[in-house]
Amino acid sequence: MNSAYPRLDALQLPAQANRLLGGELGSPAIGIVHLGLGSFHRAHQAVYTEEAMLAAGGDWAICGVTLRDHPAMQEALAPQDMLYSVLTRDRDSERIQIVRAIRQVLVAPRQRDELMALLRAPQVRIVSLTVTEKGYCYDARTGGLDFQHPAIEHDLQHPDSPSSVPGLLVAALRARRSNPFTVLSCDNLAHNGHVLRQVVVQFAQALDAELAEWIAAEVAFPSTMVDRIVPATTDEDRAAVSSATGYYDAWPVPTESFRQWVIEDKFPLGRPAWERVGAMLVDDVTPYELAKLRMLNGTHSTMAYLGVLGGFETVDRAIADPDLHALIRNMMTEEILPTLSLPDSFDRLAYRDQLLQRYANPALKHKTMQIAADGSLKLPPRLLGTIADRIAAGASFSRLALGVAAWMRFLLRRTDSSSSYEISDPMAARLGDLASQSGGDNVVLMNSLLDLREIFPAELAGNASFRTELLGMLERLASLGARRSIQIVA
Ligand code: CS2
Repeated sequence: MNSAYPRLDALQLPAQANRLLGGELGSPAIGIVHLGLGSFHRAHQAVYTEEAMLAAGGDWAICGVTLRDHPAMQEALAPQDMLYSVLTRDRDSERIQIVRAIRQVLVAPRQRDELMALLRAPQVRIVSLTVTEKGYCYDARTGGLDFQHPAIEHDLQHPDSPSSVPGLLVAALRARRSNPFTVLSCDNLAHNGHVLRQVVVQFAQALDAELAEWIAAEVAFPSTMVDRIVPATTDEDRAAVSSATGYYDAWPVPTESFRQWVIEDKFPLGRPAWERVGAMLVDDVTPYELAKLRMLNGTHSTMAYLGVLGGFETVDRAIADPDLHALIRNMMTEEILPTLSLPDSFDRLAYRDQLLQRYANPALKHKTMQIAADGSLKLPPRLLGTIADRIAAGASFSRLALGVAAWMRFLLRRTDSSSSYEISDPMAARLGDLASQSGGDNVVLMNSLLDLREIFPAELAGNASFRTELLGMLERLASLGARRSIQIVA
C-alpha cells in the first residue's frame, strides 16, 4: 500500500520512545505461542503481556500463529518487525501505544515444521488461544468433540500434520511429556478452559488412550474471562495513526481504553506478571465469565440482530436510540442480572452502567454486522442459557426472546427497509436454506430452527412458554419491524 509516511520501523523507535512506548523492553525470548493472531489478541493479551514484561521482566515474548492459510497478518507485520500500534479511542481522548510483545508470526499451514519445533521447545511455557467459537470443533449435540468435523476427520487420519486446534495441541503435547505447556483459552465460551480440555482429551483418546489420560491428569487448562471491544481496522484508523505519529502502520488495532482479564491461576511452568498490570488472578473464573458473556455478549448480539434489521449500523448508533437503550438496560437489570451469582463485592448496577457507556463510545464505530457473525455458535452461551435459567425460575424473558427472534429474522437476509446482505456463519448455508424454505412463515421458520440441536438444546426447544414467547416476538418483528418492536418490548 502506498503511503506518504515511512513504514513503522524498529530502528526509528527511540526517537519516539517516550510518547509511544511504555519503557525499555530489551529482547525477551519467546515464551508464549498464541494460536489465532487476530485483532483481539493484539489489543488484549499482547498488551497485558507487553506491560507485564515492562513491569517485571521475563522471557514472555509471543509468537503469533495464523491458523488458516491467510498470510495477510504476517505480510502486514513482518516488514515492520512485528511492531504495531494500538489506537485507544474513547469519547474524548485518543492514545497510541506501540506493542512489541509479538516477536514472530507464523502461518500454520505454510510453516508447520517451524511451528511444531517451537511448540516442542521447553522455552514455550504457555500456548494461548483466540480461535473463536468455531476453532474448538465442539459439538453441542454430544457436548464434546465434533468427530464429523472435516478438520478433525483429517487430523485423526494424519495426526502428524494437524490443521485443527485439538489436533495441533495433541501433536505438540505428545512431544512434551516431561514438561507440558499450559493451554490458555481466551475465547468467549462458558468454561473455556474446561471445553478446550475436553476436546483435546477426546481427540487424544481417539489416537492413544494413555496419552489422553496423561493430558487429563497433567496438563493445565485454566479458564479465563477476556473483555475489550475491538472493532475491525479501517483505512481511517491507518490514516489516524499516520497523522498522529508520522509513520505508516499496515495493521493498527483500534480499541477502547476499558480492558479486563480474569484468569484462573493455574500455570505450572509460570506466567507473565499479568497481575501487575491489572489482570485478576482468581481461583474460579465462572462468575465473571458468565456475567460478561450474558451481560455484554448477550446484549451485544441482541443489538446486532435488531440493529441490522432496524438499520443501526454501529453499536453507538443503536444505543443512542432511546427505545433500544431502554430495552438493553431493562434486559440487563430485569432478565440477566437475576440469573447471575456474583461475589458481594461485585457492583452489578455499576457493571451495567459501565457497559451502556462503553456501547455509547462514538469513536469505536463497532459494526452490528461484525457482531452478527457466527450466531449459531454465539446464541447458546450468550442468550439461551440465560433464557433456560429464567424459565427454570418461572420468570419472564421477553427481551431475551426478542433477541433470539431477531436472529431468526436476520437469517432471512433482508433488513426492514429491504436491503439484502449475506450472513457469515459456519452454518450459513443450512441456516440460509431453512430461512428461504420457510418463505417467511414465522411458525415454519421457528420450528425448523428450533430443531437444530447444534444450537437449541431439546429441553429448551420443546418448552411451551419459550415457543409461545418466541413466536410472539417473530410475529411482532414481521408485522411491525425491529424499531417498533423494540419500542413495545422495551
Ligand atoms: C462481540 C465481542 O463480536 C462479538 O461477538 O460481542 O467480540 C465483544 O466485543 C468482546 O467479547 C468484548 O470483550
